[in-house]
Amino acid sequence: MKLVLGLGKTGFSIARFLSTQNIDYKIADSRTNPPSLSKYASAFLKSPPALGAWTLDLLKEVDEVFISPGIAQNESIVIWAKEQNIPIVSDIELFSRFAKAPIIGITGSNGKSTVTQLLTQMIANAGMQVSMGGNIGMPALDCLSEKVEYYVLELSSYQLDYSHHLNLVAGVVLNITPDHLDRYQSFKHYTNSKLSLHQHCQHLVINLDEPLTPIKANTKCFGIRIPKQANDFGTVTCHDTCYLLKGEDVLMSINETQLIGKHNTRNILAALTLGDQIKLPITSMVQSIKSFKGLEHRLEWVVKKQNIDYYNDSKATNAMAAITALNALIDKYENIVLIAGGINKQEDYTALFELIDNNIPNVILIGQSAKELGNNIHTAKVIYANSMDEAVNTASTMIANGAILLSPACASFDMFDNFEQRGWAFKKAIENV
Ligand code: UMA
Ligand code: ADP
Repeated sequence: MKLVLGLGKTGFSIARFLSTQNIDYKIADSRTNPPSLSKYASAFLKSPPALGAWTLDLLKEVDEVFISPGIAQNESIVIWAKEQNIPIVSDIELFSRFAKAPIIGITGSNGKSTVTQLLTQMIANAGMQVSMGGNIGMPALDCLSEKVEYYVLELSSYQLDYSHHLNLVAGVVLNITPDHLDRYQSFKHYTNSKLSLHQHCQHLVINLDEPLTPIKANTKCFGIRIPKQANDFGTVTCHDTCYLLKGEDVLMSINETQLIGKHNTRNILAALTLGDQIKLPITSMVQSIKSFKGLEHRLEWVVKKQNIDYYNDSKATNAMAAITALNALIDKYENIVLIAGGINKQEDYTALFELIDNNIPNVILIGQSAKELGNNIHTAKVIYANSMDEAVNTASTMIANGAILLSPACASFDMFDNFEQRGWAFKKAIENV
């Protein structure tokens, strides 16, 4: 008998998969009204869920636990299962047991979704059937299909923590900066979780600009630099124009892409290097890069209104993501108003505060952490707003030209259901300016 923990997207996908395989399971959620409850009930799946506080008898006759990534390792049910030596396995590992096509895994603190999406488009444009899933929103098990020739999975550290054997043809840890420190004992534990991806990969892709990822044999590398090896990817800047390189070969100018910022150059290089690992044709990858518009809520240019460009970077839920977005815009604009705040994740915001104090004259703070963040900003003018409408309205009166950037550096759950809803609220507020 299997035990499925969590009745959100992941738990529902596991239950559906086990049902189709005629594997007996029970399912439990520590909340009384979990998100997928009604969907689960109406799907007539075999076993009614056990709801409310975890109990020891859930583990009776259980030989394997399939766990949702949002359930932390210090939850009592996880501790009890470990005490009884019952294996605890992610949906990704279960998926990997059944997937027949090669799987590519992408993790990192920031840039995962962008690279996952771009690589998926590269594979599709090369004429192959590709399916994309994992942390990006579509549970991996829902991607399983006989027709698929490649799977591209975005993997979170939470999913990696419960994955012991994954069979990945290629993978990358894009970067490692502090995130989710409310869930890990230390940054070292979080780093180890990210790096655990390496043990699952036949072919590794390494970011040379990330000192925390060790370089190993049989890897292909990328970085903002001229490549030392013919098979590595990099850049060269000539007369103020940056070009993408494979070895010594110039592939294209970065001006031909639709993404802004050095971080996106790294994201493009990561996708190229992964694509090269699975032997996609360079010409079709270059075409895919040129047509790639980027994802919604990731430094997304929304509109120009009264000489002000509005950017929605709602997906920036940690300090490093906001720093990255600010750095990309500081090069382009003299006047920037930053809208930030939400739930901070107990990380060190010092570098963000310094960047703001040295470069950004106006900051508008929202949400639960507004006062705590505001107390640490000394040079910039800080204004507190009670809603996204108020924040955007106020921001629009503070500059006559330049950019207004929503890049919260915090999670959204104090004011919104998720980062998407926060981004949409920002766009709606702009309409009324
Ligand atoms: N639950 C409990 N007890 C707990 C915690 C959660 O019972 O202590 C239950 C909840 O009541 C809920 C279920 O578990 O019913 C939710 O499970 P979940 O939090 O694992 O969420 P899912 O809906 O299964 O979504 C998960 C990922 N969520 C998390 O990792 C928190 C989604 O990533 C992912 O898209 C989805 O699987 C499909 O793979 C979201 C995310 O925020 C986008 N990820 C984090 C991030 O990107 O920073 C890691
Ligand atoms: P993830 O899926 O890892 O959260 P996304 O591609 O959704 O990554 O981007 C999330 C945010 O992280 C973006 O809004 C952007 O500000 C920032 N970001 C994107 N790529 C990078 C990168 N390579 N390095 C640092 N920050 C990045």
